Amino acid sequence: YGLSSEHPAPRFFRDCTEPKKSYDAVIIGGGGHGLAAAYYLAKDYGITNVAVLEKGYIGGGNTGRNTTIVRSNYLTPEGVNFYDASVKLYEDLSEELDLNLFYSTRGHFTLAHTESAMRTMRWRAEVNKHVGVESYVVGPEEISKACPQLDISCSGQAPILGALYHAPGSVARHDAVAWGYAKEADRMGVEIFQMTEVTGIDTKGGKVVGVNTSKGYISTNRVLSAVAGFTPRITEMVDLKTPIVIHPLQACVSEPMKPWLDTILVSGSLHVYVSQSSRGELVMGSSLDPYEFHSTRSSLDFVEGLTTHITDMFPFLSNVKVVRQWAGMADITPDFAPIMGKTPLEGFYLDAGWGTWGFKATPISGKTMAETIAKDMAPDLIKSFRLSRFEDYELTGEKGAASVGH
Ligand code: FAD
Ligand code: PYC
Repeated sequence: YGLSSEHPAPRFFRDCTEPKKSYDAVIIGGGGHGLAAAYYLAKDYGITNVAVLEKGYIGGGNTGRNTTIVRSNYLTPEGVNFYDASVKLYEDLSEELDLNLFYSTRGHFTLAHTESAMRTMRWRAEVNKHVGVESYVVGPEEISKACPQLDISCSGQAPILGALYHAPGSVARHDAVAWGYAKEADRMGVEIFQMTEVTGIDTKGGKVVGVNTSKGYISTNRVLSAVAGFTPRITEMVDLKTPIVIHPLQACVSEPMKPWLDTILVSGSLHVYVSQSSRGELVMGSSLDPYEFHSTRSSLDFVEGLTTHITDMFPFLSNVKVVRQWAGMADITPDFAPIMGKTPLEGFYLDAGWGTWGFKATPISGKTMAETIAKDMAPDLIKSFRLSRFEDYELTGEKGAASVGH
């Protein structure tokens, strides 16, 4: 299959080209979140007259650009509960979607190089344990045992004092997550349109009535925006103010090596993190770029800084080559928690503010946004992520746990 025009490769989902005139719901964005919401709308609520509109190709946004870390070792009880529900869905997802997502549980170490970082690790460990999530503080000996290749002194630059160890920390194949949700949503009747851009949202009397697209007008009274780094472009269509700002987040991979790194390591102080993929590449990234920028351009500055710090941790990697680097557009909120749920515009639902932390949330965000759309009411699990928290001064402060230092 796939070798000739008589035997084209089997498709994951139908090749939908012309949208119908009307749908029960329209989802903007064919990333993991939009596709997962479509899947759970169909599976949990039988709502299948749904169109997913993707301006490029599915998974081509941050879903296909992230470094695939899945974990629930957050700082607030609301965050830990939410991400823990996602980890649980991920654990059975390959079977549920009938597709190998290469979900691989490795254990996740957040390294602490200072006493103040150790304090945050203890804090997170206590909150995690309280909510029933397996995280605890470990010393340098336990870190060395799990990763003997790591130079605990970090070449004398920033000796490691300890770490937060999180047993469920995992990696997965990111594009397969998008394909799996697309495949199963399509099978239940959802229509997925690639190369189809939403250019406007039509409203009447404070309600959504349709969307303008590069393939014509579609009537609908329910629209979900799940566009991550493009969120400001969509919210400005309906005059909705959010505190989201867009910063680049960059990553890279090394040439493949035989497996040697079993765990996932994150260093907030050195601003780097690393895991080894099932293909043998080291998957590496650093903190957000410090400027607002709506672009997926990657930079030499990033890869120079990153490789300097990675070789502080692993001096033996100095001759290993970086083979690809890229950037995504991270939609950052002031409290480093997402924005999910209803908005003041009736029928317009928002799934955004996923910044550097949204891949791990793909299953639970899809499930809870599907519930919000189906019932026109957000479930309790996402109430602390509502947009109105910024007016009520009830932030959900996750900065200390969002990913690497910011
Ligand atoms: P996306 O995958 O970006 O999908 C949005 C889609 O909307 C895009 O495909 C886009 O083309 C489409 N779109 C935009 N505008 C329109 C329009 N007008 N009409 C139609 N379609 C439109 N998170 C983790 O949990 N763990 C990690 O290890 C991790 N690492 C990361 C590393 C990097 C380098 C980056 C950039 C991010 C990382 N993240 C991580 C964050 C994570 O990638 C995102 O939060 C998550 O993928 C967001 O998924 P999404 O489906 O909401 O958005
Ligand atoms: O959320 O764990 C995370 C993460 C790591 C790198 C980017 N995000």
